[in-house]
Amino acid sequence: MADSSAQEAESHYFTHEPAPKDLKANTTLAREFIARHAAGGRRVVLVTSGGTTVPLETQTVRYIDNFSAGTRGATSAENFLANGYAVMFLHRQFSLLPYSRHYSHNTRSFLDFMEERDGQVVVGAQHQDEMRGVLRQYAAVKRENTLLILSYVTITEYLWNLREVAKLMRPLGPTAMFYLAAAVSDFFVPQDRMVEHKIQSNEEFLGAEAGATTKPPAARTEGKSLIIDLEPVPKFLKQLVDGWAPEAMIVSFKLETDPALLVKKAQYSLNKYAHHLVIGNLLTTRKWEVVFVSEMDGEKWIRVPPNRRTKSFSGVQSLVGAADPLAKQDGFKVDESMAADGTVPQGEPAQEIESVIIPEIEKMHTKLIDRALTRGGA
Ligand code: 9Z3
Repeated sequence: MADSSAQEAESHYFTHEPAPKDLKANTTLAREFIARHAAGGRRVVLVTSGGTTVPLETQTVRYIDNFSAGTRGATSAENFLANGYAVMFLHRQFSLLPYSRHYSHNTRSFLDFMEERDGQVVVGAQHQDEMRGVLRQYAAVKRENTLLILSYVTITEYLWNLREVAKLMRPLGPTAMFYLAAAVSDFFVPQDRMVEHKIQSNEEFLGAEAGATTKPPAARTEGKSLIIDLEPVPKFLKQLVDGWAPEAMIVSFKLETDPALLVKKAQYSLNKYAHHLVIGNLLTTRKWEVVFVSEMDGEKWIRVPPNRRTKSFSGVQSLVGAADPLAKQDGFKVDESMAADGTVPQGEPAQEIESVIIPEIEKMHTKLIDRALTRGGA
């Protein structure tokens, strides 16, 4: 059971922060998707992806954002789909999407992949193989209806969607999974402290927003300065684990910039929320290495070779596990981040790390489902 202070914080939050307009439409789609895949015996994962905004005004001109392009979430969604999962992809509007990510948000326009041949617009010869591969995966996912795309913009929209979809996933029991890659703001402006109109910077117009809220506005100008006084977002992970989805496998991400803190913070989160897996990553090395922290396997680093090292890794696809002898042989640190000594790889990795992360998680999920079945049958 969830403890009562967390429940109070939840109920206060959801009573005071209005639900997004498209919540009903989203839950209708999610309900139908979940029911179909539950009947078909597929595992269902909710992947969250992208940053969450914190609006400073009701008619929002200014907002605070959390870093995330959506690469982790979109790439992971593709890998879950390739491994047989049905995926609900709850993402920040306009962040990267599975499959189309290969051709969007690029320095190259999608038009650079096209050419004209005998008056017909076609994909350029040098892109045919790669695009055929992506297109086939995309077409299979559409045919089998295994991907549902939902979106949010603000932290409040994110939390409302997460809560409602989580409740719908409850009947799936241990076959459900939450993979929380979205970058979630820890702070926000409560509705009853938000001004309606754009905050004015010109002193001549100061005070125009006065009276818009019953409480002192959280964001306001004082003299020439903008003062922003944010409040903490309730710890929704606690509610997810204890209340909304107590039987599901829950994977959270921990983003840090200081290598010395990463494992400690991931361990702290695991102890505090008692869920299944925390994946730690550093901003600078997140495409090359992550650390799994779980009760099942302790601390385990997962790495993919940077491109510049590809030759010395001939035949080595990826490195999983702290005790991997190849990791030692190749000079990788085995139990701490490669950023600990200031090493930050350049360019792109030789292989997407999500193609190693997801099969590892799938194995853990299988163990958890087996355990639940044994308990249920005993
Ligand atoms: C992550 O750590 C993601 O892996 C990234 C992905 C945001 C780094 P990109 O989208 O980046 O590929 O550019 N997400 C952070 C999740 C988060 O905010 N976690 C909360 C926390 O750390 C708890 S759930 O406190």
